[in-house]
Amino acid sequence: MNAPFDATAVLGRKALAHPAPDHQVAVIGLGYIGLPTAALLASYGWSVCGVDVSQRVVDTVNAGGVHIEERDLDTLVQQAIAAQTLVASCEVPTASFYMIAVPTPLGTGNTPDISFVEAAARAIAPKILPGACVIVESTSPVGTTERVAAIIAEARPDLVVPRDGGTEEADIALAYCPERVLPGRIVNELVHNDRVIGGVTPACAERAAVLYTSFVKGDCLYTTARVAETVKLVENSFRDVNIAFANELSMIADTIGVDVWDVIRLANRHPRVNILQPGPGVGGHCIAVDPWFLVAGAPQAARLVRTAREVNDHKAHYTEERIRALLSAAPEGKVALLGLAFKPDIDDFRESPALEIAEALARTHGERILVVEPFTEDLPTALAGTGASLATLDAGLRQAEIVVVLVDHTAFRHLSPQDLAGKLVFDTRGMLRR
Ligand code: SAJ
Repeated sequence: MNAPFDATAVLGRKALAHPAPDHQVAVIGLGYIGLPTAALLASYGWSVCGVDVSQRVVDTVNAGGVHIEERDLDTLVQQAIAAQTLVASCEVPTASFYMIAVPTPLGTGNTPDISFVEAAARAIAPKILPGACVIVESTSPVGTTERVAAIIAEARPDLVVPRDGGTEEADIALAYCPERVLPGRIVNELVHNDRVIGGVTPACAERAAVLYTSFVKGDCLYTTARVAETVKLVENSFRDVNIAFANELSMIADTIGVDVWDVIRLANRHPRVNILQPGPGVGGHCIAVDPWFLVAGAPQAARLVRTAREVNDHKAHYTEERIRALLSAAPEGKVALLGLAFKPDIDDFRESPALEIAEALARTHGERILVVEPFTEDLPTALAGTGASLATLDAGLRQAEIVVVLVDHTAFRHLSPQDLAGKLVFDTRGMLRR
């Protein structure tokens, strides 16, 4: 850690009657972001309590284990637990920093569901002491940090809670600091990426910065909570729109009969063109979800963002239909679907278009579906009982007449034209071209 923080100095207050315990961080939510952040903070000298509603997760972490697959995470957690700088609990402790890293799923009608963030705020409220700082990291619709402030203010009338644009001296600090790490590179990017720190007031941003500057080697950039909330949604919408362009191109190319991979490769030789790669759709808990939060905030204005979401969702249905056409072309044959994860070399199947496609096909063609997915030992529950089966790459290739690349896992990249000779091949990722 850089230096022990002085909450009084940062908040510009006189001495606090009951200062929150120094150096203690409570990370609420031990998922893909919370657990790596908790373990990393512990490795930087903070005393960290990771809080989760799942007793199973708490027990696993306290035993030095991890419940998610992420590069370097197991060692980090093991070391922090052994050093007793990290402990997990179902109870929220009193701490100097509270970091909320809980899920914010899509509710009905593609509207954001922030009930887990609200529940975290309610759990923190009774424990919080003057001088403490609450940071929201969960991807959230604009205005969520203010909602957290309102919840704490209601539960704790004894505290002066900061308000957007407020000038009064507050008892606690509140900030929004979006995570922006790439699954598969989380631990590295937590340290090296630039961070946007959005304070409800400037003093709040300064206070939150005490935590981030202790471990972030990138730049820490200060702004308001509302801007920071918007920045996060914009980043992922930018990527979604650009992937939608690539996916739409792939469908245009199919229609007019040109090779999309050639088109993109050659167009990208223009100095100001950088087209992303088409695939079977967009997955993961971020890019396929967050743009809807932006749309929900400005439904009339967010036309391109909404259309991009629709194009990327449609790409999965389009891919499914193309595979169905192959199944009709080889009516006795089996199809080997290569990959289920939402992107290469990851065991994460959340919002995965590959899984969605496999599930739809399995419902109608059960026994003809062979799934090849090196990142799982069991057939996902979505496919259980459909007649579809999990196969190794060798077995899948031996048995299938049709081969579809849904995910370009490294384990598939050695495939050569000879391995696929005589088969109907559909490569949604352009993997076999590389
Ligand atoms: N994809 C394509 N074509 C491409 C690139 C990606 O089809 O050219 C697909 C992937 O296969 C996958 C989906 O998009 O299905 C999303 O993958 P990704 O690697 O683009 O992003 P995520 O979801 O793993 O992580 C994103 C990152 N955001 C941006 O790059 C703007 C990450 O930095 C965020 O922290 C993360 O979302 C998040 O948590 O919000």
